[in-house]
Order: sequence, then structure tokens, then C-alpha cells
Amino acid sequence: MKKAIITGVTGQDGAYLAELLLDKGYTVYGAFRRTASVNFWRIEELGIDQHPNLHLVEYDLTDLSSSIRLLQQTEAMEVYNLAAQSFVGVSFDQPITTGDITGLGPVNLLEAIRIVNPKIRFYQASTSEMFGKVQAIPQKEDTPFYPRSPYGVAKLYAHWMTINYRESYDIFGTSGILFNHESPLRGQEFVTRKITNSIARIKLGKQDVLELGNMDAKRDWGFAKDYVDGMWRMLQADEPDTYVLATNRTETVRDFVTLACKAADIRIEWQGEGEAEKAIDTSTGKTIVAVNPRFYRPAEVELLIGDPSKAREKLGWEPKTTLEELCQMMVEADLRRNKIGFSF
Ligand code: NDP
Ligand code: GDR
Repeated sequence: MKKAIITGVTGQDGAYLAELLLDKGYTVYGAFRRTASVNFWRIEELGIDQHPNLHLVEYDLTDLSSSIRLLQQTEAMEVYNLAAQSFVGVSFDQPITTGDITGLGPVNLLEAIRIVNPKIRFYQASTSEMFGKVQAIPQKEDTPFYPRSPYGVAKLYAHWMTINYRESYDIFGTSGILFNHESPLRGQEFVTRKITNSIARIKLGKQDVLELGNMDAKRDWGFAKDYVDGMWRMLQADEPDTYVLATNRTETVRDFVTLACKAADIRIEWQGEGEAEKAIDTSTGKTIVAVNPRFYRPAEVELLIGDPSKAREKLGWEPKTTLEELCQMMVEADLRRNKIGFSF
């Protein structure tokens, strides 16, 4: 029976990847960080928390000895490193913590692999944030990087270290440059889930206004469940490599709000520009979406759109879910949760 380690199993992708690998018959070691109140709501929502082949193990990515023990005790031959301080906004306020976890953290795992068993296959969760300031459209594996946040810079370091361990020590280190991927399990600090949860609450009369930052930012949004399948395919390939996963469609934050309102059956009209921009509910005349500059970032990534051709050709990977389907799924989940008072 195949064994795999997933770091960051309490996160969005960790939960979906655990579900996928369990379905494929793997024994999964879900590595989670010890905190005062660990929260397993995502794997509970997927109904896999009691699965006999899922073993939850305490682990911290910033600790080399913890990484060595994890590999020795589990004897897993596939490691999916999804753990990170992954919120771009927070990385501006906590650049050093972000560097420690998101940048240096993966090197602990790479070193542990080098020490324990260099044949272990390693997946690094790299990101389109490494492209940052637009250098080319669409972005693909050979597009020059220009990160625009401490998070993007930290991820770029880990990306190059994965390649360096591949070239220096012949370690199967693969880097997946994934564009934004969302789901009903997305954390509420990220813009799509913030929007779908707020629109659901507005629909149910539990919230008046949704405040957002930069509405013009454009993102290539896919469905997380499609993307974890791509991660698995990358570690089944003959050789380690670097792959972009994306949908090749880009929309603004404003467009996503419009889609979410449509999914909740709220008719809106956009008015004003810049900080005065707002969306009015046409049936009540009330402002339900407004700009709050508090959510602006010191440096912004204006436009992301990825070209996943290499993953399609070499891995047979394709995104299956449209943005409309994704948004509908998220709004429906948030309507359902808010009706019963669920708030994660
Ligand atoms: P989440 O923020 O939902 O999950 C991050 C996970 O990392 C959480 O389980 C968190 O645990 C864990 N973690 C944080 N610090 C540590 C630590 N020191 N030791 C162990 N675990 C830790 O992220 P996603 O699931 O959305 O993303 C997964 C990975 O993919 C991340 O690395 C992210 O940067 C990257 N990525 C994500 C994209 C996306 O659009 N979702 C796109 C491209 C890359 P805890 O619950 O304790 O906080
Ligand atoms: P991102 O995702 O920074 O792309 O990183 P996020 O959803 O946080 O922001 C997307 C865009 O929306 C704009 N925005 C807002 N963002 C948030 N969070 N809150 C707001 O109120 C708001 N208003 C406008 C942002 O400025 C930005 O342009 C995500 C994370 O999952 C990373 O870990 C991952 O690597 C990248 O996606 C790919």
C-alpha cells in the first residue's frame, strides 16, 4: 500500500488531497501543527476525519528534527508540502515569520529527505504569486519571476531550493506553480470566500455591507479539487519537473462579486469609481458592496493568467470546473452554513 505525507492537512488543499489519496488507496499521514486549538473542520466536512487510513501526526515545518522524525516514522515515499503561511496580506505585516515558514520551512523537508532517504518524492506548493508584476501574458513555466510580496519572495526561494536539490542531489523534487484555486473549504481571509460568505449573509439578512480592497485585481481562479489531482499526477511522472496549473481565464474581483450575487439571486448595479465604487442592491436601493482602502496591499499583483499547456501535454491534467460552477458551489455552501450558524 502506498504511503504519503501531506503537510498542511488542516488547510484547504491538504483536506482535498487527503480525500483524493485515500480514495486511491493510500495510507495518508496528515501532518498538522500543534496549536492551542487545532481545527479539523475541513477534513470533518469532507467526512474523512475518521478514515482508518488517515493518520494525523503532529509536525512543524520550521523544525528540522520534526521533519526527520516524520520521514523516519512513516516511511512514506511521497511528500506533499502544502504547509505555509499562505496569506499574502499578512506576509506584509509578518515578513520574517513568513520567510521562516514559507521560505525556509521546505528546506527542512528537503534536508530531511537527503538525510533519511533521497528516493522519497517531494512536491513543493509553489505559486503564481512568484510571477507578481506582469512580465508576460499568459504566464508559464519559463516566464521571468518578479514577486511583489514577502510571501511571493519566500515561495520563490523554496521553489529554487526544490530545483537546486533536484540538480545537486538527484532528489525527485517537483514544483507545482499553481494559480489561485478556491472552494467551499477556502479560508475566509481570501477574497473569493470572503465574498461568497458575505453575499450569503447579506442574502439572509445577517450582514449589511461587504467591504473589499482592490476590485480591479485580476486572477485566474480554479477549483481546488481539480488542482490537487494535478499535484498527485506530478509525483507519478517519470521525472521531477516544474508545472503550471491554471484555467487560462482571468477575471476581476468585481466580476467575482457579480457572479456571487447572481448565484445568490441578488440583482446589483455598480456605481462610482476608485474608493467611491459601490454595488447597490436594485431591489432595496441599499449599498451592499463598498471599497475600504484598509484592504489595499502595499504592492499589488495586478494580473494573473496562466498557461497550463505543459501540464495538459505531459500529465494529461485539465481543469474541469468553470468559474460560474465554482462560485455557485461556494455561495450555496455558505448559504447552507449560515442558515445553521456555521462560521468557519
Ligand atoms: P491554507 O492556508 O489553507 O493551508 C496552509 C496549511 O499550512 C495549514 O494547514 C496550516 O496549518 C499549515 N501550516 C502553517 N504553518 C505551518 C507550520 N509551521 N508547520 C506545519 N504546518 C503549518 O493554504 P491552501 O490549502 O490554500 O494552500 C496550500 C499550499 O499551496 C500553501 O503552501 C499555499 O501557499 C500554496 N498555494 C495555494 C494556492 C491557492 O490558491 N490556494 C495557490 C498556489 C499555492 P494551521 O491550520 O495550523 O494554520
Ligand atoms: P492572493 O489571494 O493574494 O491572490 O493569494 P487573495 O484572495 O487574498 O487576493 C486576491 C486579490 O483580491 C484582492 N482583494 C482582496 N483580497 C483579500 N484577501 N481581501 C479583500 O478584502 C480584498 N479586496 C480585494 C487582493 O488585493 C488580490 O489582488 C492566494 C493565496 O492562496 C496564496 O497562498 C496563493 O499562492 C495565491 O493565491 C496564488
